[in-house]
Amino acid sequence: MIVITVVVSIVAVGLMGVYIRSQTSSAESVIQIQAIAIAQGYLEEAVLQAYADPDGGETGSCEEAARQNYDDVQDYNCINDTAGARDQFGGALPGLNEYNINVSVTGVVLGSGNNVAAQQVTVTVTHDQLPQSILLMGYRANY
Ligand SMILES: [Ca+2]
Ligand SMILES: [Ca+2]
Repeated sequence: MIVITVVVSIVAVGLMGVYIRSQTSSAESVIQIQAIAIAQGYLEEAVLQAYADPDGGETGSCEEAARQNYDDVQDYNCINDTAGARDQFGGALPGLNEYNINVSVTGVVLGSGNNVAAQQVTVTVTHDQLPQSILLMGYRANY
């Protein structure tokens, strides 16, 4: 009977350790999941835009004065939101003010024989409590 009790207490201590660890890492994983969702949102918004400015005069970066006027994927190269996540109109998203989002857009050539021009979009999301930054990458081909 004593042997059984000792085994049960060892198991209980082991489970408490797992429980305590999962409590501290669950806050971290919520931040991580939110960071991934934010990165996906920015990436999707960027790659769904036109390849170059529809009004002409593409500069390889942003020609527009404000985020709500972005009309081509290369405009997103100007995004560096250091005071929280923003929506497509540039409005702050409540509760997401501790995230930092940087978007980098670079011209690349894809395909065998390097025959498709594309813009590579890299979204990097950081948060003070996140040990690693979240990085998502996508492409907008010139079709
Ligand atoms: Ca533009
Ligand atoms: Ca542009």
